[in-house]
Amino acid sequence: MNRRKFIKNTALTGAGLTLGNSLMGCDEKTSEKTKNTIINSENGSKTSLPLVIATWHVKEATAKAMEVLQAGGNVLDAVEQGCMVEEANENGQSVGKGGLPDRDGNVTLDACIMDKNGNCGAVAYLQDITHAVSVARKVMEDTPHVMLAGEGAKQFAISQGFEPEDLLTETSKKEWEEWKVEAKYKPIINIENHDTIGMLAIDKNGDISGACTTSGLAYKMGGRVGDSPIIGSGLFVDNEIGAAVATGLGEEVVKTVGSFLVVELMRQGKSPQEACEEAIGRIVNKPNSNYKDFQVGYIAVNKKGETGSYSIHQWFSMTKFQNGVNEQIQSDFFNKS
Ligand code: SD4
Repeated sequence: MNRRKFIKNTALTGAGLTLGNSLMGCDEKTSEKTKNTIINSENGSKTSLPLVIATWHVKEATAKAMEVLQAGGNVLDAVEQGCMVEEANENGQSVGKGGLPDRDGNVTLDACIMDKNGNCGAVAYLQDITHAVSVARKVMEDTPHVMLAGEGAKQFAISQGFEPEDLLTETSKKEWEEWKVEAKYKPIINIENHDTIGMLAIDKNGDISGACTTSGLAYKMGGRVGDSPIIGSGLFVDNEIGAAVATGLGEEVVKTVGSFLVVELMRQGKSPQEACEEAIGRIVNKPNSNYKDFQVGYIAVNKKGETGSYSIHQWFSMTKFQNGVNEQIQSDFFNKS
């Protein structure tokens, strides 16, 4: 179906918007405003832009991103700065400073970022630099590459002015030392994942960007890289369609190229919620899937500003900031047994 027929886009003031090439392009009057309402002509549902969603309960991060958007900042700045809030938060033990280390005691970060033009940048196995998402953005903007890893990523960050620092806090060090007593590696559903952040935002013009940042799974093997820096797995943005971001056991997300899958399902006409559910279905319906032992969750947004989230197990949540309301929304989930 022609999407222009499918969506009617109007300003809050009642002034009509010119659709032009962009589905949600806005005229001069409305570009001065910070808000925009989209009406889905199929079911009459309304969505208001801008909007920000993020994995887990990260209201300060979504608030920061919304602040950027409401000040007229660009959507890429919004997701970067939103993620930076959690990277700097030492109490979040799955992202940035304070992240739980690998089994050797090294905190290693994975992050990526993607803009409305399909540009992307990523860092994997980055050590000693808190704002991995900002290094990922530098990779995107200032190098001919998409991903830098390990020592090369760190040296690149330092060359760009990032200050190296020890990311292992006393609290995380103590927990790692306690873990070492038994040294059993087992992903714990919803525990080591908490506060890992994937963020998607749409500005008032309907332009989308996304970012993802994590210290990965606690007590992973040295050198392990998860889904979060892998474009298409941890994050995917297609400004024509929508965007998705993943959290949970990265190995399972990579095996199904999860975020790209969610966006492609939306391209085929599924709502963000349906797309997230089908992507989880691809994991749990595999022959011999041991999904009972791990968590994966997706959040997604489409070009109309509709959102969805779904996980394998209970207690995954999404933070959503839209229309002045910044709220944590519990996700529906597969495993109801
Ligand atoms: C990983 N997907 O490294 C990350 C972990 C995560 O919420 O997202 N936790 O596998």
